[in-house]
Amino acid sequence: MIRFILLNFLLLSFTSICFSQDYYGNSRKQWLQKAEQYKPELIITEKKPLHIVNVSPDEYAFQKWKVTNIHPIDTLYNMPFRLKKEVIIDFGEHMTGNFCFSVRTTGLAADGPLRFKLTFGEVPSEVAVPFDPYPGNLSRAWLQDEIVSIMYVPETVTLHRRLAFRYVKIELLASSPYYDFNIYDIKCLARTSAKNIPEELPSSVDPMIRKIERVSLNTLKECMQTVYEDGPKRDQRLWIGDLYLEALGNNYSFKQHDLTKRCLYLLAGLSDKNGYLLATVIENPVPRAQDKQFLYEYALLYNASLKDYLEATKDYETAEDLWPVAKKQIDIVRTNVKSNGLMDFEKVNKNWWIFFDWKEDLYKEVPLQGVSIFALKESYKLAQLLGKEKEVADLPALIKKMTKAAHKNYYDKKSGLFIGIGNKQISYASQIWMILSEVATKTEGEKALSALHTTQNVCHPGTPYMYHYYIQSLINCGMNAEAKKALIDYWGGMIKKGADTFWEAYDPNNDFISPYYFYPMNSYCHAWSCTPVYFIRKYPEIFQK
Ligand code: RAM
Repeated sequence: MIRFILLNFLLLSFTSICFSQDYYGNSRKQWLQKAEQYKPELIITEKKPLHIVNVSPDEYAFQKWKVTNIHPIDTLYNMPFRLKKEVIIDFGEHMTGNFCFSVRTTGLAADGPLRFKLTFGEVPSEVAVPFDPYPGNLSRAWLQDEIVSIMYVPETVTLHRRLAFRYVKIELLASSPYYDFNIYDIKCLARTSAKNIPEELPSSVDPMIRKIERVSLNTLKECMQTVYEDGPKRDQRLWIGDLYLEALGNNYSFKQHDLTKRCLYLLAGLSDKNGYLLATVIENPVPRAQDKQFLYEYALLYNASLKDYLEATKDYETAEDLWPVAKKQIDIVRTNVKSNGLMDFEKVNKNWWIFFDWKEDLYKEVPLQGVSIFALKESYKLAQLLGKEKEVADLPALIKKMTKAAHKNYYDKKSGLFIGIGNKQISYASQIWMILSEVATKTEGEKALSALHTTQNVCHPGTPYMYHYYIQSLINCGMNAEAKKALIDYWGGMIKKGADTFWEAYDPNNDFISPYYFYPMNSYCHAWSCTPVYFIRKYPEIFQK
């Protein structure tokens, strides 16, 4: 009996050692060192505000707030502020950095402290609508309002918190009746790691395309910090899906490939012990991944990013170093595909976050199949580039089987659309991912994308993230004129509404959509909407003609 218990005990300890073993063992440490080594320098530029503005209600303005310049900024610097109490200033462009300002008395000695409330906005509504009572579902502290007490005047204050903004509302909360003061020398120490200057587009290019390209470059530049952030206001962190698109944009503009390399290493070094990637990494106070954040397609898109990185740089050393990570991610598909070649949607849905878009009602069965095939193809291309096809020799047959199964089960010949089994919803996402995975032939793809315009109750994209893949699928189907028009309508639509950086969520028909139940919480400078620069420069024959 004692022997039996002992045996069982040994067996149990053995299994728990096995389970707690780290899939990547010692490599992790080196990967994190490499990530540190490639951390970019931040370039700091001093930016000054331009105007005092009025933000007033307007039916026709974006989110119903209109901005009017009322005075040059110097007026503020000479104005006694005690009775003025509130002012909104405009820097004229989006910035990411630290905000500084000074106060001085206008004559009489300061006999008491001052207290201000500062509210920062990427868009006008953030400095106009009250944040409380807060209805959102993310931390209220993301919203950029700060209280500052100044105990002695004169004083220069630099806010510790890094902010992302164009507009600042300054409100006086407390002051002494015995002296007056000015606020002056307002500035932002703006930061970015984007240092290269991409060449200009030829002047013959359509003015709207040029504007769109400039705003996408701006968006990317602001998100390029010590990682590719998703948004410098929120969440200020690296997400694989955002990295994938930012790296595409970077390859065609700033070409700062070391930042991509750093991010790929960081994600590898902070992956889960089981070898799967966690979707997001937070740099401070020490780099760490968000626990249990397993996002299905993001883990797979890492492989596509690594392949793109290798193609752009020919840096075989890094790609080989990280190949074990890519190879392991393929298991995510292998372990979730059914014997009939279809992904086990229920199972994946239970164990992973399947994202695709911020769109609550989106049914994800078909896009899941599509992105899985797409990722297998990208992974196999990576293996080929590295001469490692033998290590993934099962992929060509698996891809074929999954493609066939998808076509057989999801293609509705009558309507020309791809539709799931568990739900008959017709979505952009389904058509897009059947095209990007090449389940649909070019002709079928063209038919499906065209049919979306004449079909009732279609589930539309909710974000520029999904819209990126829409543009790509139009291009892949040879629908060049449609791709150009869609890009101009969608991203140009944001510009017409005042965007100087592109937004996280955009619905041309609803200015107030928010995945977080409070539109001021949205990020209005968001990585995944920077990709027009990639399209415009990669396909000059479509976008520059
Ligand atoms: C948003 C992030 C990021 C995205 C994830 C899925 O909250 O801002 O852009 O990748 O969701």
